[in-house]
Amino acid sequence: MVRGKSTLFTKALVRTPGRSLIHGLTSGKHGIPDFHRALVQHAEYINALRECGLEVLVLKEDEDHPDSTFIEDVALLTPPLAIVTNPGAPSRRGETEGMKEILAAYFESIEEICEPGTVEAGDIMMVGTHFYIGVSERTNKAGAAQVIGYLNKHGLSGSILTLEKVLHLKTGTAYLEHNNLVASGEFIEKPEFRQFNILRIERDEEYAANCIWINEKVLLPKGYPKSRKTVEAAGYEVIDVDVSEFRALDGGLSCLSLRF
Ligand code: CIR
Repeated sequence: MVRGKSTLFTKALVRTPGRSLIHGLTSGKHGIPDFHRALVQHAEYINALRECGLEVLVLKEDEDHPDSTFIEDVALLTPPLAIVTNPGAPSRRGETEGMKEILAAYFESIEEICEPGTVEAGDIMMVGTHFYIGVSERTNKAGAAQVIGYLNKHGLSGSILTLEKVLHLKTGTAYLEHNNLVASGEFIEKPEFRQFNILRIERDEEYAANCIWINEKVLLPKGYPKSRKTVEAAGYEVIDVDVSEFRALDGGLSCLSLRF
């Protein structure tokens, strides 16, 4: 569904964290997640998605894959097609198993990234019909080229950005529609983003750059008051969600769902 130029979402796909979550990949900067607290936070996250009007489809935990709750990385969903990725992190490869079958209920066209390409969709940001793809430690140029090929086949476009410091592109930037781009660190001055109205996230609140626009509301991590003010001043209703246990694994709000 499209309102003005913005795609309104109707559904979200999430995966319940498993007990193995505590063994997820991490830079180790933010401690070890508490599994029970993570479960509570995940349930609150689902409530926030519902508050934005989404029907939430909940997949059961996958204990074999500690990072599988970060479901955003295993597929790119666009109105005309879904692309199942090939995660760059070897421990995350098996997370894509079964995704094609799940997505087949909602998408007519499903493509897949294959070797030597690697892609984690946290590196892909949708801006209308254009998709920015960050080449990172997880997403390589061959994978990005495959994504662009699939997008082009369906009348969409893509371009590549090189990331310097962040794990994924959307770790540091988020498009909030209406030409508003939340940006932290390396993205504030990025020449490729010059045309956007930059909503600047201060260095001490960088984690808040991973926020999500859903049907004119913005989900923001709890505890970042300056960022909240910035987003509210741009005219959005903000819903804050505590995702501290997922932050411990370098994951944020966007990583926890696939919106479509
Ligand atoms: C990982 O390192 O892959 C996970 N611990 C966190 C993934 C976060 N996903 C994202 O930023 N899209």
